[in-house]
Amino acid sequence: MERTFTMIKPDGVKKALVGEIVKRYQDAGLQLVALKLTRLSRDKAEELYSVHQGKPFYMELVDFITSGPVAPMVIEGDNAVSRVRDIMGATNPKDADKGTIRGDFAEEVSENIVHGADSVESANREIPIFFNDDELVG
Ligand code: IDP
Ligand code: MG
Repeated sequence: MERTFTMIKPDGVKKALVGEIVKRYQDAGLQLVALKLTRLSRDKAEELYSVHQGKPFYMELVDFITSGPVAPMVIEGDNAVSRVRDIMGATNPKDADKGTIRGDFAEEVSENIVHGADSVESANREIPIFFNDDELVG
């Protein structure tokens, strides 16, 4: 069993895609361990995206992710990290296959609907930014 972190970004919440995205993960046989609707402080956004500090899109990314409510969640299952990434689709929606979340609902790389941890190590770093241990109930 593996745990991963994924989060519906402000554009996904605004487009009323929370239910659809949770359903896609669950229909794939993945378990929902934690889910909430929240707003990211600038500090937490910078912590989440610390690996991107200094990149040309960093400021835009932090501005965007703090611009409205987000829906962070913890997902569990065999190979959860890579399976969630497959369901999300490619970072740039222009490269994302139809049938993936980004391929179906996103237009631009800067507003691509979902975040997903890229490794177990990243998931273990990202989960505590959003959830206390007693909130992981799955
Ligand atoms: P990921 O979300 O698929 O893991 P990362 O490379 O980790 O992709 O980038 C984090 C986020 O930064 C992306 O989801 C995307 O929203 C944004 N991003 C990545 N590359 C660019 C870019 O070239 N221009 C604008 N935004 C970008
Ligand atoms: Mg990433």
